[in-house]
Amino acid sequence: DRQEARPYNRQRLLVVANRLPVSAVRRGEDSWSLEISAGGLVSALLGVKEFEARWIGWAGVNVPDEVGQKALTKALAEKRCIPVFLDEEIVHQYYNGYCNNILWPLFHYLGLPQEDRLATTRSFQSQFAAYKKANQMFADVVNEHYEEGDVVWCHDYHLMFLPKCLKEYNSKMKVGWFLHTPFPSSEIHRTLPSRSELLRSVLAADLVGFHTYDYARHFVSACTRILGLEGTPEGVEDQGRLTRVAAFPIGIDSERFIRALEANDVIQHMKELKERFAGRKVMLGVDRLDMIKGIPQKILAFEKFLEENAQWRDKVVLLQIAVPTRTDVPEYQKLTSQVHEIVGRINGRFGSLTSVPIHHLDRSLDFYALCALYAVTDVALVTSLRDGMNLVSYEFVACQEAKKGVLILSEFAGAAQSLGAGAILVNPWNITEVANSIGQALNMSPEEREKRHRHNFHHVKTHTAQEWAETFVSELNDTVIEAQLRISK
Ligand code: ADQ
Repeated sequence: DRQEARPYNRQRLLVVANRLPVSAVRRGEDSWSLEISAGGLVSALLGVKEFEARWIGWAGVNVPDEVGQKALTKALAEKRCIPVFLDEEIVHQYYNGYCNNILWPLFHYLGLPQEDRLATTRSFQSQFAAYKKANQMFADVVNEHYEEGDVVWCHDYHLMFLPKCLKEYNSKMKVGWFLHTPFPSSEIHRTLPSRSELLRSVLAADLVGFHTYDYARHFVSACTRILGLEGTPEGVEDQGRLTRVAAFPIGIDSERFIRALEANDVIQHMKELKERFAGRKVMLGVDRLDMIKGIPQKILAFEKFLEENAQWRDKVVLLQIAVPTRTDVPEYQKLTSQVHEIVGRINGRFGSLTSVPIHHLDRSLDFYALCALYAVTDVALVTSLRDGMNLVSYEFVACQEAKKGVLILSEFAGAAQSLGAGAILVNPWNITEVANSIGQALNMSPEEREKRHRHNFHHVKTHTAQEWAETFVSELNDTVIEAQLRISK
């Protein structure tokens, strides 16, 4: 039994991610107020009782002065968080530049920005230099706080250079790296000027994890084709040293959503929503406002549906909640205006004096309001052009025990592999297909809705975020033990 064989008790887990799970607001020279943001990763790790988790990351604010840095470090320590201080220039080059303008679009098959196609362009080189510098700064902080026996879990495309920096400090450190986005086909990855250096740095980790087998396979192919290394069923081998590569599909804290539906706040919100949209079917989209989420495609498909199904025009409403992110990146500003323009046009075309077909909100909703919305929805629309997993689809399913609504899900979301049997899968680029799926969902019989929901609900309840985190970390421990055994043989 793995559980019993484990030779430690409450092992320390250092979770390293670009952003700490807190938002920090400066109240005075040496005072800060902090709020924990309950994202997926936070609730995943809060549920893990077996490890004592510490967070290492950037607090999302520029703190140029020592007094402020000291005060923030102290305040964060109470939340088990350790800050990495990045100045504005680094954030601009590393975070807005290399991470969000180069790696993010590339990993989602949107290609490299035109002006950066050549490795020789100054912006590419300086952004990559800043990326490496930022990763080294994360490594310095990890190294300072590392104690023998700790497990270090690095997260996401922001920190691909980190495993190498950490192993340079201490080759015995247990290092895992998990990617939350897709890993693209090796043919896409090979267009990246720094392709080899990044792969090699990731390979310094003991365990490399992805949401799906496809992403893991793409990564292994990139290592074999670009670096000429050997791919094995276990991972990637380089001169006798194995980096284990595997799929660890994430989940959500489903009980948190299910429980929330009994809270008075949620019940009150649900009552208001039902009154507001009485007599109409509710369709819902919840996304970060990002090009990968396929929001324009979704809205255009809804327009096509209304165009072809006049009988539904005043009987269905689409609520699109899109929280703005990365507002400093010009591409994201363009997307916001594009979405506003399409919504305005469609509402002008199909709206009346008293109602409009699309309600589009550019903001984030609090947890209770979000749960209420999920629960009153008849059809959820997830049309990501690419998406590592997509947790919105999981959250929707968790809140649908009473209603048994329909999930329309992009086949390009990692979630299509787990919720595909219960959802209607679509190619979001095919507007006609998505429009038809809206009709299919709205007309679906209660028996079929029940059958599809059962499948998905079971999956969401049994594949939780907590289990995901536990599996990754215990696999990391096992991988290191196996490697030591191999060496001592
Ligand atoms: P994201 O791209 O952010 O995550 P997703 O997995 O859907 O995508 O998670 C979004 C989270 O933000 C959900 O918990 C959702 O409730 C919340 N959210 C989104 N819009 C909101 C709004 N308007 N108001 C309130 N909350 C909102 C990345 C990858 C995904 C991968 C996750 C986890 O891009 O593919 O599934 O990490 O690994």
